[in-house]
Amino acid sequence: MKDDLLKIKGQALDSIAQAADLRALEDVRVATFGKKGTVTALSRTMGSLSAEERPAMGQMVNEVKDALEAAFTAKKQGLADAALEASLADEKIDITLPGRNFALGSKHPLTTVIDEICRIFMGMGYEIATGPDVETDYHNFEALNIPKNHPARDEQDTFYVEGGHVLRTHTSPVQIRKMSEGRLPIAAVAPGKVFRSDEVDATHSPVFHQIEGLVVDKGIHMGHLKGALTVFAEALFGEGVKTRFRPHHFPFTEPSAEMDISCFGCGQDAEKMQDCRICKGEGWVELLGCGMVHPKVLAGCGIDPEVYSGFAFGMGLERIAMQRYNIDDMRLLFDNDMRFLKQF
Ligand code: 2NM
Repeated sequence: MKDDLLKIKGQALDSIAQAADLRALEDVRVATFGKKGTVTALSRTMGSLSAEERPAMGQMVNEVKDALEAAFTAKKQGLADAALEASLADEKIDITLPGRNFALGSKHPLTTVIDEICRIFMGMGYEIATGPDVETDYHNFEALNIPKNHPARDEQDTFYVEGGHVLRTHTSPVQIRKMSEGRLPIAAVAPGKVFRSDEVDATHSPVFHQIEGLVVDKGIHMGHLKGALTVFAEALFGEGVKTRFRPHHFPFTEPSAEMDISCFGCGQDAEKMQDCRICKGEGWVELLGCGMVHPKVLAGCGIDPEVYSGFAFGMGLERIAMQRYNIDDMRLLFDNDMRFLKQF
């Protein structure tokens, strides 16, 4: 039995020495000390020894167990150290490699125009007002003196939504809501999306953007309108730009006008004007519509038109962005083609 024990010890030590990794070592441990292991099996035969033989044999078995345990522990540490060495060498990080670049986006040209116009008006003390895209018939039409059967309500032009609501066809309902709050005076601009049932082409889109402005106070008159909008035009297009006002008609203002600015393409130079792509030889480009808020509109919002008056204006933003960035097709503003957008 003693020979068996020494043989088992020798074989186990060999196997431990040869174990190439922690898994193989664990297999050796199970084959030695596990339920069916060689040392375990030998320990079981101790019962067949005589009372005299048993103590000495027991001590030898324990010594072999201790020696093997120590060999396992040492080998296990050795393998763990080697594994760590290997992974340190393998996973070495080259901190001298250049970093990956972030792709920084840029502002959409429409956003740039909206931000710039809002800044100009904020500088003149206007606040920014917003409202819902889906509007009531009352806010989008009725309160703006656009009665039932008015051509502007035509289904051809307006997106009607379930429940008698509409997709707002201008941002004017924002001004109606503002005036109805009952806090005066008011100086506000409302930028945002508007919707009209147009076919898509180079100059039309069913979704486009507008900014409208409103000033209401005691004693506001056409001179304030002309002054404010001329200052605005100079801030947006540069000092020296000229403005002119032509009579027009809107249901919600009286009197109403359209404001043109001197052409920034040709500068009204007689020679260049001939074939100017921007003003088509006119020397002037239309910028916005405006007027004195109609007394019926003020009264409908609970403002006494005998005491208060106001001016309002509105402009499309796509055309301004297209002129500024020399874009000849409105669809480019909505296609989200990265090759186009990256230029800004
Ligand atoms: C325009 C032109 C003229 C306008 C009027 C109002 C309101 F609500 F105060 F009556 N908001 N916007 C207005 C006036 C809009 O856009 C071409």
